[in-house]
Amino acid sequence: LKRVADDVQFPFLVPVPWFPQKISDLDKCNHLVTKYNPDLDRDHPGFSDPEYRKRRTVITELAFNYKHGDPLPYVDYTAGELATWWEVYRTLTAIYPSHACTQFLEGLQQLERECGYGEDKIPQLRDVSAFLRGRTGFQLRPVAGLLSARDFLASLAFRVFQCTQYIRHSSAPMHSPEPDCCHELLGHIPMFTNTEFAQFSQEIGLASLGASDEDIEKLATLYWFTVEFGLCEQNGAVKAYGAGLLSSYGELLYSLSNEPEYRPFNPAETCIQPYQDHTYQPVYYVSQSFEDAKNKMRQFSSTIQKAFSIRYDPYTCSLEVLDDV
Ligand code: NLE
Ligand code: FE2
Repeated sequence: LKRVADDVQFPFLVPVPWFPQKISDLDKCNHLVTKYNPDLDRDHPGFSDPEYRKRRTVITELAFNYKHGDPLPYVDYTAGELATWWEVYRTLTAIYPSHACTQFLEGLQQLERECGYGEDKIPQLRDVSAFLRGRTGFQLRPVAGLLSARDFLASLAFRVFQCTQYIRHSSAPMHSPEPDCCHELLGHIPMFTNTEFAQFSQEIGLASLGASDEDIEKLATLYWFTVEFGLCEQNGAVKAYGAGLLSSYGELLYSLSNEPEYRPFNPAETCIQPYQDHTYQPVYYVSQSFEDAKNKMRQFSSTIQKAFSIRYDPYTCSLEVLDDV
């Protein structure tokens, strides 16, 4: 992480951590965090299921071998995997109307109408990626598991979202501590059909490029409490817009019950709040509106000190790095 960006030559006082400068550089952004690995972690619901572990290895391999420009791998899901999807889809869509924010509901409707979303089949990343590109210019990339925050955030700068393709274990459909295709396809993708949300996501990505480890940690924490676990007020009620909530029936109910603590979203405070990634969050941050979250996040990003500024060129999907010193 301490490599200086290959093409950045100006005399920086502190070495700038390496960052991708063109979309194909994302092939180098594949540093995984080994957490909740079904082969290593005894608490993983798939740990004692050799069949599941074998399947995970096969799907993980597809992501490891992927290079920018390849067609997105197609996964032929088994009857068991489809049964898990069916259960997750049915239970979640039953409570979305009362629990999800309107931007999410609109996105999901579009996906159901125009991109083959439904309870009977798991949408393929290839199709979803093509659909999103036509909507907001976002595209997908397969990823083997949980990425380092730096690599994950960097891809957003190029309007690329890294998606896992395996599915959670059938014994725990209502909550998974790690991302899986239910989390990506149901939690995240509907929001990516929204132009404003796409813009917001890319801005977080751009803010992360070349940032210090400390700033990456803060951005990742803010990402966690907004894009993953954010709540917002809408027409006088609190609704979920965070993907980690919208893909977990258990936590979606819990987050909008009387149990958890709510605090107003305030980046300066939120960015240092320790977070829980194994079970439900003890605290959720509520924004006055989705726009409010976006504006505050944007304001925070602009305070990150860097010795250079970055302009994204959408025609070449690459960055122009300008010396500010
Ligand atoms: N808890 C979420 C779910 O069950 O889908 C996944 C969160 C991944 C950060
Ligand atoms: Fe996520």
